[in-house]
Amino acid sequence: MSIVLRALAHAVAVRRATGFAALFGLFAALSPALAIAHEFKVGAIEVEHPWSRATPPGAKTGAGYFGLTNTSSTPDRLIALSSPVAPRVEVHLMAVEGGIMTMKPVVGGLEVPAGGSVALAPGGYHLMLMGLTRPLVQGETVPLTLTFEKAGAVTVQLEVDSMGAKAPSHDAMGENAAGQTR
Ligand SMILES: [Cu+2]
Repeated sequence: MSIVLRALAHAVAVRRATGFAALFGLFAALSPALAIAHEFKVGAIEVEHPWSRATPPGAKTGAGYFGLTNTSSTPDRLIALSSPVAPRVEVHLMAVEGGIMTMKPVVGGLEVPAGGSVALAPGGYHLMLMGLTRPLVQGETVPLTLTFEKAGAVTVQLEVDSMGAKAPSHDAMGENAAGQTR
C-alpha cells in the first residue's frame, strides 16, 4: 500500500470513528433529555413528567405525580381521570393538620390557574389509582387519561419508578390500611 493510500484509508477511518463518536455523543446527550422532557400537551395545558411508583403484589392503591401548566389567560380545571389499571382515579391532597397527616380527595376538580402551574408531587397533591387491577412494575409506562374542563382530554404515560422513589409511601400514610378495613 502506498503512503498516500494508507493516509487516505487512515483519514476515512478517523472520519468514521469521529462520525460514530459524534452520533453516539448525540444519543448520549439526547436520551436523558428525552427521559426528562417527557411532556404532553392538550390545548393550553401542559402535563409534565407523569410518573408513578412500582407497587407490591396485592396492593390496591397506586400513586401518580406530574406537573400541570396552563399557558392560557383563563383558569382550567382537571375534572376527570381514568386509567386501564384502576377503576377509579382520584386527586388527593396530603396535608398536615394539627400535627396529623391527612389525605383528602379533591372535590370538584383540581384548578390550574391562568398562566400558572400546579404540581402533583409527593407530600402534596397526588393521584390515587384506586382498586389497582394489577401491580405496577418498575420501568413500564401506564396510560392515564386526564380531562380538563376547557382544554379537553389527553392520554399521557405514567413512567413507573422504583417502589421507594423520592417520597413517603402511600402505604405509610395508611391508605392501604384504610382499604383493608373496609
Ligand atoms: Cu392519596
